[in-house]
Amino acid sequence: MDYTTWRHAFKLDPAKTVTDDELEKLAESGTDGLIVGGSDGVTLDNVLELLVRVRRYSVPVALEVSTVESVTPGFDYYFIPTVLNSTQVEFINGLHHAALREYGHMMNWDEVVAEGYCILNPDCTAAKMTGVETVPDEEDVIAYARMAEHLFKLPVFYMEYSGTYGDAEVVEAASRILENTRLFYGGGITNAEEAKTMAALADTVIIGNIIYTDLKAALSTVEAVKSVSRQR
Ligand code: 1GP
Repeated sequence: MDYTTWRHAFKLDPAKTVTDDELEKLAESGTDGLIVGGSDGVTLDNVLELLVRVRRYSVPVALEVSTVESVTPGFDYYFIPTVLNSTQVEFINGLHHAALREYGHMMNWDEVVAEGYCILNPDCTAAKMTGVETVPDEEDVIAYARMAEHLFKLPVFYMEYSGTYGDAEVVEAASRILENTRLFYGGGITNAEEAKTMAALADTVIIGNIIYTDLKAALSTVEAVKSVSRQR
């Protein structure tokens, strides 16, 4: 299933543990895709281990690349974040440049999807790693959304609230801007109601942490997201 039709995705952190039984429930939950990715402790070994395990199922799998060293063939997609509100050039286009110098000649561009990240929780690991110093307000987010949609024509704008539940008004402001660029929402979803709220605003809703603390609640978000459509 093409990632442009994904409504719901689980994000699996290779540095965290899931049992085979839990993984089967996630993969066969009806979710549209699994994203393998994390900010911290991602290695080639733990990415490969998870890849082998998720490949038992037919669900599409994307690797969200956080370190070049952990990239390996075998995924359906490679999601490449560029952090639009980072203060450090390496996270905007520096690592990308280094990777393309080395591997650009052998990349399959049909599998590569650039994500324009807007990090909205300054306390999350991704914010600290990438030098996000201030929380973008609504006007900032609108400007970043326009940057993604019109200036850089990125396929995805990712509102990353990792670890905290987002402000629906701010997500809605971005949603109004984005037409061709798909809106990914991720952060702090712990139940079906929260998932539905963001599913009305975003194209794709991403569920992370709750997988590791309350699997039942995580699984309940699949049906919830699919029961609503993004409002236009
Ligand atoms: C993290 O956006 C995802 O990159 C999901 O966030 O872990 O808070 O669900 P949570």
